[in-house]
Amino acid sequence: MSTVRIIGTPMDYGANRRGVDMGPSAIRYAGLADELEAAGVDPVDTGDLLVPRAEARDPDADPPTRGDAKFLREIEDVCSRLATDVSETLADGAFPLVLGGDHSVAIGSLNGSADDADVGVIWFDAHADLNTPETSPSGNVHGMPLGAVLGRGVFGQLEWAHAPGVRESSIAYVGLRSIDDRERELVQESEMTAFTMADIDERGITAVVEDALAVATDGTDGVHVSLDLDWLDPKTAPGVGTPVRGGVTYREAHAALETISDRHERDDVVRSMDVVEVNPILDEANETATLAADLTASAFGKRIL
Ligand code: 6HN
Ligand code: MN
Ligand code: MN
Ligand code: MN
Repeated sequence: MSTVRIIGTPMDYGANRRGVDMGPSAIRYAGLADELEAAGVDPVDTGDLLVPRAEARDPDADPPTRGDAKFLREIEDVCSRLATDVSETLADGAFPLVLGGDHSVAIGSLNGSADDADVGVIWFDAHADLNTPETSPSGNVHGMPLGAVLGRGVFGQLEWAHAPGVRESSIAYVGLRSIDDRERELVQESEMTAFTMADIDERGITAVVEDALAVATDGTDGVHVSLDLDWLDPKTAPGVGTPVRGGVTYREAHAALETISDRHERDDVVRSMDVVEVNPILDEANETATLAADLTASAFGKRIL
């Protein structure tokens, strides 16, 4: 039985809405470990990474905005430690499952996962998350994790952010529907593969995820799956900071993660995963965290029969 190491990362520095730091607890309370056990894996919870509270920041210290990225120093501190935990988990032969936190935690997960490997990425998200401090309209780093790992803009000089083991051509978006104007050009000019909601409408979720798997496995040592809960329609996943209408349904989301786990069972292709952007403050009775736990179990092989 494979060991899944749960690494909580209660960080909300990258988001514009507070509360996403409670995501790891909410997903645990929703029964993640039991669900994973039922799916046939051995979950080991390592607890949460220490994330200093924003309120405890010394008001006389340098302002938290560096360039045009808010809390970049704090995010560097957390993501550097997360990267170490993720790469150590892989070295121990276990599977790192990172619970966010806002999507900036993926900078840490990907730097850890690609520390010593070429890693493909499947990005389930309404958003492209390809901004840099130079292009971001908000300054929120949760809109920049892919820009960071690809070393775009100022991130090219930041070793903790840039992950050379992640190549543009090995990244596939699934479910895009909210892209900033500048970001649209960046996606179109890039070598990434972008499957939008329109592709899912046209071709169906299973065919799209199979193509995304083909992109992310081609010439890589394994795949990182990044699941932003705002990928789903807000009617199904209300507890997120940046909801966008027109997302995937409950069934489509399950089918997507089941497609990933079917492939994983055949070829052992998935090496790391993060589940991010669950915001219990904005949620209805922990519905979104419960969904997050459920979808994660589907990714690890949970089935109806
Ligand atoms: N997320 N593109 C917008 C920005 O501020 O850069 C939204 C980013 C949302 C990020 O949901 O992980
Ligand atoms: Mn995101
Ligand atoms: Mn998003
Ligand atoms: Mn790096």
